Amino acid sequence: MRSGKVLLIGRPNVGKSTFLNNLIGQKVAITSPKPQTTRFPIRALYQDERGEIVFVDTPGIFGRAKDLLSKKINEKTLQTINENVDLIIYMVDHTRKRDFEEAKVLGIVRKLIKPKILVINKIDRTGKTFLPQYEFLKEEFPVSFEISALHSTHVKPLLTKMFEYMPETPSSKVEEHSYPLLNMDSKNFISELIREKVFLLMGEEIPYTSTVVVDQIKERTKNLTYIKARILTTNDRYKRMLIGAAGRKIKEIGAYARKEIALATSKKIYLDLTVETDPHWQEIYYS
Ligand SMILES: Nc1nc2c(ncn2[C@@H]2O[C@H](COP(=O)(O)OP(=O)(O)OP(=O)(O)O)[C@@H](O)[C@H]2O)c(=O)[nH]1
Ligand SMILES: [Mg+2]
Repeated sequence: MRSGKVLLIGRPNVGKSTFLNNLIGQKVAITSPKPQTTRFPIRALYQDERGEIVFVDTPGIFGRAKDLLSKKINEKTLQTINENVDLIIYMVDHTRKRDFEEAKVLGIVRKLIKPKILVINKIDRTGKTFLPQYEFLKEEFPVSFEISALHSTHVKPLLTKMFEYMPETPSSKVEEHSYPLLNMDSKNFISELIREKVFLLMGEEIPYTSTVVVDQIKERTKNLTYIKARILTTNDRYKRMLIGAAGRKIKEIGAYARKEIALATSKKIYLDLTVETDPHWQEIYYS
């Protein structure tokens, strides 16, 4: 049996969380087309007949973290990457230019003295490509894969390769290993699902000035679960945008989230979702 830890690292939006979800076979990390969707390291356990791998998905590293939240997220990510892992997956997105931000991440990756695999993601996207800008990395990273995390292209051979880097562990030890499947309780997981809908349904500004808190999860009957949650945002203008004309936006966010929570839990969900202004949520929840 093999057992070890793999760290996923890359700039925002390259597809780290999509890759993790696809490997695990269910959504463990939320994803969106907006950068820094992931706000804290997510640990998820993969198991098959070969052994087990703990994957650590990290928030994308911002080139220039201007606001408090992205500064905190960057700090947390830098702490996480210094954890003891057996392998590093450095993921890049060939559809985006190699720029200052990529150089920053590459600089960080270079300093990590660990086995590394370069993963070029989104090969299903055949339009505009900056692939030639990334080719030189293949010299530095002798093991590289071109994959589509979204469509699972070349993910299996990559997984086989990753297992080669995992230390041999006596199977008795592997079984004793009682790592939780996911480092999130249900309140946090549900708040993440709601936060994902804010990322998907709101414009550019709101996702970064908002968070979601789940206050209560209560079984009303065998089949009906009541969930009370709040979207917190930094000012009243954003609050009005989140509520929308005649409450349409918050309804849309709520309905979308409710459907997914119901699907994930196989229960009917009553979601009591409100919006509040809290200028200090970033200091409180990401300190
Ligand atoms: N076409 C295509 N899109 C992808 C692929 N992988 C991810 N995406 C899309 O890229 C966007 C970002 O994906 P995420 O998985 O959230 O990226 P991330 O690296 O976790 O981003 P952060 O959490 O912000 O650091 C989403 O819209 C995904 O659907 C892929 O292989 N092909
Ligand atoms: Mg992510």
